[in-house]
Amino acid sequence: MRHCFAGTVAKQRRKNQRNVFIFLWGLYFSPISDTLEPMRFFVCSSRADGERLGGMMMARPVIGITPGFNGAVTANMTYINAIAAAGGAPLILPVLENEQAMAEVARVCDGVLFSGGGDINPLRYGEELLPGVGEMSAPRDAAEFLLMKCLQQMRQKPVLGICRGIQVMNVALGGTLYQDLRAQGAATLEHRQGSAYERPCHRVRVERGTLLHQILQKDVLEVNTSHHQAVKEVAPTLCAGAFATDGVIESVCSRDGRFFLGVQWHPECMAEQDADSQKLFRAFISACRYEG
Ligand SMILES: [Mn+2]
Repeated sequence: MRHCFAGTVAKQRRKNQRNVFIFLWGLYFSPISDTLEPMRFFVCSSRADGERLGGMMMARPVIGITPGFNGAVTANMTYINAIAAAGGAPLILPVLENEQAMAEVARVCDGVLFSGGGDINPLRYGEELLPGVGEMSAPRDAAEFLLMKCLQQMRQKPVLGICRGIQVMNVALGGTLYQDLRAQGAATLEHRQGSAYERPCHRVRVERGTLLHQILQKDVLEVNTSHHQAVKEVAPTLCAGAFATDGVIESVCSRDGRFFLGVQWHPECMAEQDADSQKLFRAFISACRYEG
């Protein structure tokens, strides 16, 4: 493992317990993300019972995950596993309409993942229900748009939006959606592959100069697909970062360069075996360590 240290060393002796604690705070060069990462190294020796302990703890940023809602909050394990595997500490968030409470929840998080799910009420982007719109959840809409408002008001924390998540990001910042790609004649590809979400089903072209391209260094990606809606008009402060072969917008990101990235596919379902999906989550976690 390549690492270099640049930090301080603190020693603490507790004679009465005959313990010695050594803490090292510093940075190390992560072979995972190719960046300097904060770390804590601790040694605890000469314990009264003679056992020697030692270990290294990398600081894990807390990543809030917005849940589904069916009266109880629900969370797909794929999100939890992908965040944990990439070095984050996943935390399932509440469905909540109290602004002060949600602001505190947002403060606790170093970054937030807006997860996949049902449709957003079209009134939120100035439209009424059209044929083909799917199931909606008023409590989930309320909680996620409130959380987005809290995140916008605070110092800006990294956000990753997945499927419904990219749609929440776009609508919250003033963009619109196709309520149903097929009914509105907006897609020629089938964007609901129906099963085996660990496998890709269509390609996306990644725009150069976007955050997604910076992370993956690829012009074309193969992605899975499980959506019937998509971004229509991109919010003024966002830009489209990737397109399916039929022109459907598959990614948006912030124009100001901060980590505010949405993808229409499900990288969390591919993350176990797909290097690009792993890179995406690692880049998100890395941003949360520094900016969150
Ligand atoms: Mn798609």
